[in-house]
Amino acid sequence: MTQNPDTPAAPSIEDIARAAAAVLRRNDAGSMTRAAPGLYPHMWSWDSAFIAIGLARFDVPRAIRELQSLLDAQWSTGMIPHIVFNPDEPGYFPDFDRWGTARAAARPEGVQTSGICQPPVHAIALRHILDRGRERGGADRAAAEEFARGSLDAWAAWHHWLASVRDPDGSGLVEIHHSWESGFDNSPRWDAAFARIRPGDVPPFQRRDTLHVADASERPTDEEYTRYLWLVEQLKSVDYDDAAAREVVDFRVKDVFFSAVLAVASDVLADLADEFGRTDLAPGLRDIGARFRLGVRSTIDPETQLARDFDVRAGEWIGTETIAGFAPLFAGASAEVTAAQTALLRGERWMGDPRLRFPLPPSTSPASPAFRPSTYWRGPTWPFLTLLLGWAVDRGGDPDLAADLRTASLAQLADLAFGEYYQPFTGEPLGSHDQSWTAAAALEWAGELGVAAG
Ligand code: 2M8
Repeated sequence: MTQNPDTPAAPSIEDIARAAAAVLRRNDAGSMTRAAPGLYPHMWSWDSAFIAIGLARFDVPRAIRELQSLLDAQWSTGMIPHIVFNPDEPGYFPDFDRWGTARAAARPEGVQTSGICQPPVHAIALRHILDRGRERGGADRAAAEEFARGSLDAWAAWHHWLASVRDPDGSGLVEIHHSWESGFDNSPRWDAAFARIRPGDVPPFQRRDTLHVADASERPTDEEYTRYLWLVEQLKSVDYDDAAAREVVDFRVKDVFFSAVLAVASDVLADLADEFGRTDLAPGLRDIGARFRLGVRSTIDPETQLARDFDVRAGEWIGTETIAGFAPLFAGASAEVTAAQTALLRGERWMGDPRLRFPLPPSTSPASPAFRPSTYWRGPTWPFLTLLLGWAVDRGGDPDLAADLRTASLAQLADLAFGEYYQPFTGEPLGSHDQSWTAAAALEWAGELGVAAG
C-alpha cells in the first residue's frame, strides 16, 4: 500500500522514545522529577520508581539520583512517604501544611513529605538500574553497583516496615489506611469502605486537581475528596504514629495488589542481596516474598478466579472486578493459578473485549457495572500499570503476553500525548498530558526493542 502524501507517517518507536525522553527532561526539577507538569508538581513514591526505570534507558546517574532523593525522605521507621514535596512548587493540594507531618517524629529533618505510603515497586526499579548500568559498562556500571550495594539496607528496612507494621497478624496482606496508599485512589474497590465513612470536621479546602483536566468529571468527586481529607485529619490527630493510626483511622483495608507488589519486589530485593553477598538480608526478604505470595493466593474467589481485597473495619471481602484482581499474576503464582488468570485476562471481560481501541486491560472490567470509561481509576487504561503487568508476566514465564502488551501499548502511545490514563474504547489521552511515568513506560518498552532514546 502506498502512503498518501497528505497523511503524516505514524510516529516510529524512535520518535516515541525521543519524545518520551524530552518529557522526562522537561519534568526534571533537578534531583526529583515532577509526576506531571501541572497536576502533580512534586515527587510521588511509586511514580519515581517507574520514572527511574525510564531514565535508566538514557541516563543511569540521573535514575540513581531519582531513587536517592526518595531515600533521603525515608522515615526513621522505614516508611517511604508517598509524596516528597518540592518546596519551590506551589499549587498542589493537599500541601505539606495540610498534611501536618511537621510534628511526625519519624519524618527526617528538613524534608517535606506526606504521612502515608504507596506500593513498594522500588526494588524493581533498582534491578532495572543495575541491569542498564551493567549493559552500558564503565562509570555507569560502577555507579549502579555502588548505589545498589549501598542502598540495600534502606530498601530492606522499607519492606520490613510494611511486613511488620502493616501486617501485624502475619496474614500475608498489607493493610492500608488511605485509598491514596493503594495508588488506585477512587477505584470502585474502595466504594463500600468509603460509603461507610461519616466524615467529621474537615477544614475548608480548595481543590486544585480539577483545574488541570479538560473535564472535572474525570477526577474524584468532592464527596470523595472530603473523605480523603477526613482520613488525613484522623492520621494527623495522632501525628502519624504507626500504632495509634490503626486505632483512629476509618479506612482499614487489606490491599491485595499492594501485597502482590510487596511479594514480588521482596523476591527481587532478595536476589540483589544475594548478588552482593548480603546473606544477612536475603533470607528475611525471601520470607516476606513467600508470605505475601501466599497471602495473595488466599484471597482468590473460586467463582471468579480474581483475587480480592479485605475490608478490615467491615469484615468483608471486596470482589469488584478491577485489575487488582490479577494480583497473583503480578506476584507470581502456581502454574494452575497463572493459567486461569491468564485465560481470564485475555478473555472478553478484559483484553479481549471487542470494544477496546487497543487490546489492553483497563483498570476496571468493561463488563462490570462499576466501569466508567473516562473516570480516573474507575475504568481507563494506565500505561505504567500495563508496563508492570508485562514485566511480571514475562518474569512468570509468559513472554508472549508481555510482547502483546508492549505492542498494543506502543500503538496507544503513538499519539505522543503521554496521557496519565486512556479512555479504553476511544484511545483518547485523559488526565494530565506529559505524565512522567507514562513517558517512562514508553522508554522502557522502546528500550526492550533495542530502541534507545538518543
Ligand atoms: C494520583 O494520586 C494523587 C494523590 O496521591 C492525586 O490524585 O492527587 C494517583 O494516580 C497515584 O497513583 C499517583 O501516584 C499520583 C501521581 O501520579 O496521582
